[in-house]
Amino acid sequence: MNKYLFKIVLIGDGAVGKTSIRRRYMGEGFRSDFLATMGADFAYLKTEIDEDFVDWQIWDLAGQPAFRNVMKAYFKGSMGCLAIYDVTQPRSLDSLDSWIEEARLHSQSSTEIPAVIVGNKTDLRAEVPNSIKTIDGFVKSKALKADFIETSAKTGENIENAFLKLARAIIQKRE
Ligand code: G3D
Ligand code: MG
Repeated sequence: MNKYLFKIVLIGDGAVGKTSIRRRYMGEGFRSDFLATMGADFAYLKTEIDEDFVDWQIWDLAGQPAFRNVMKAYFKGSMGCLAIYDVTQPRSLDSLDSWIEEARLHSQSSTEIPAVIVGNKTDLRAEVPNSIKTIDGFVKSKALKADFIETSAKTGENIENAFLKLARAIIQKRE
């Protein structure tokens, strides 16, 4: 068994469900500290994934980042991100563009950080406005090495799988 510590960041527009996804994944077993100066939440959780110990440090922005230096600190040393949009708000998918650019700019990693694109709030969607094809096109046009998954923080659908995908992507990159 290996032991990993992953600092990851949650990115995406306000109200897409970043905090809800984090809370749903973490259940009761986490510690959380609000870093008021940064407008960010920092939470910590121990898990086991694929027979490895994975300790998560999950960073969650509160509100909209006002300052560049906040973004810099937020992304510094991050090893992966969940890029979250709301499937009922196509505009929040368009925004992922600039969010991913921020991550690229500030992560100070020489290579791209692994990302999983998360379409949240599937419970609210009657039909499929953003087909997998659309996401595929988005990912390819940005030359991203990103996986894609749809979730509902409300029902819990795929929440664990989103983190699982990200953990595997991070581990794969290290190897
Ligand atoms: P944010 O952290 O990205 O800003 P939040 O988003 O987690 O605060 O969620 C914003 C609102 O969306 C919240 O509603 C929350 O309950 C709701 N929400 C988050 N995920 C889902 C989901 O999967 N399904 C549904 N139906 N709602 C979701 P309120 O009303 O509390 O502001
Ligand atoms: Mg939030």
